[in-house]
Amino acid sequence: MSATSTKLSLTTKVMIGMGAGFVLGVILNMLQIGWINSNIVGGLFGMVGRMFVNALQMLVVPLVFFSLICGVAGIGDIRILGRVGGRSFALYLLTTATAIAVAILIALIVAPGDGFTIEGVDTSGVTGKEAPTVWETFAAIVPRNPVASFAAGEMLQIIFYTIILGVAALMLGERSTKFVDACEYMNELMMKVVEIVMAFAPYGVFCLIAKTFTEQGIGLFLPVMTYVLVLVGALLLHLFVTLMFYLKVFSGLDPFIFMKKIRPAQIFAFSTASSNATIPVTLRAVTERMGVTNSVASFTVPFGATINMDGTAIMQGVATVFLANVYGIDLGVGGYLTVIGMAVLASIGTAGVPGVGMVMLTMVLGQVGLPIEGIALILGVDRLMDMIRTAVNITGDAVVTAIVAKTEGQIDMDVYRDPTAGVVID
Ligand code: DAS
Repeated sequence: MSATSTKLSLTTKVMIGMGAGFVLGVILNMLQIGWINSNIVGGLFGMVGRMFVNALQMLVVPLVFFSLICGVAGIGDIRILGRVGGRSFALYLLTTATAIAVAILIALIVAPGDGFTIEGVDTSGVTGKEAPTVWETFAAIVPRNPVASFAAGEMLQIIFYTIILGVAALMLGERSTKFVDACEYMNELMMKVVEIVMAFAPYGVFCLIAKTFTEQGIGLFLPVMTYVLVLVGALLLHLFVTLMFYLKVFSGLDPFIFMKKIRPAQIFAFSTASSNATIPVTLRAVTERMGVTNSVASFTVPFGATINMDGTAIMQGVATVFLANVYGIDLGVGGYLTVIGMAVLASIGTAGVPGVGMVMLTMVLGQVGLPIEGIALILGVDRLMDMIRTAVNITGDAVVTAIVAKTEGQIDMDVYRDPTAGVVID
């Protein structure tokens, strides 16, 4: 066998890391060996897992900045930039609204939470977060202090400021050549840093998964099993049916090729439960494996990681129906339309980081008058649910990226069809 064929692909190693982490986690959760669970798992595995997620997040701001400057300079024409921005924004809203509407419909039919008794469940200590108004959300996009926004990793503000900078560079024409060349070099440099970080992926993913399942086990799922089954069902329906339907209808691209090529990014999103941390992998998956130009991907991927959260919206829809049933409250059509509007708005204003869905859920529940403390019932299973919905979130980002690229003629179809194209984590 040739050297390359005996060398396991990085994706395979990451999958092995995930599997080993899951098995070890479930065993340690059952054995409950105090010293091991606290020092080895909580200590060592927790440290390695946190370092890996930090390393991914460390890449995001410089990578988004340099790739977006190159992307804007590469598009060259401000009108195309406007079309890419407008189309991706409209498609992100469409996929998120579809996601939550279908999720609520499924949940209303299955009715999770009916007959659920909450006696003895400690629901104290869950506090809500005020929902921003539409105007506040959009006003906040313009950064008062770009340096502070870069330092804080505020993605919407970073994207806005970088686009303005890129457009200004376009307006300076030839005089921007050196600046754009430097950004192109920095973008390539950042992609090399991505490769270095990816080399540690199998170990980082193993530790993240082992820690999650050592702490959670699988017993937590039994009391809220109907909620978990309806949520996972709605997530998988959106992933394999709704998103693939939109991909085929709006771009004509082959969904089977797409799902194979986006898999590395889905694995990272699942392992890290962070759309933002997965940006470097999503970017490489759509450019090097699918042939999307950096001009489109450098905008639509970080933009989507920030404002587009189909999986999260699905969770909010199912959780709202579950809690309305638990507390015996009938929200009515108006109530569910409010939930849909709130979930779409909340997803625009929040970054793709672990657990942000639960924060957004408090906004949605508060808006429709459901007891926010009910979140305590589903908090226990939320880490695993977050991992699955984050994989759905980045898939939605990549689908819209592919649609916009195809409709703008910014995708190399030879690369898209080439099964060996691109080295993301393979
Ligand atoms: N973890 C979030 C993300 O990164 C999703 C969520 O919390 O619902 O997209």
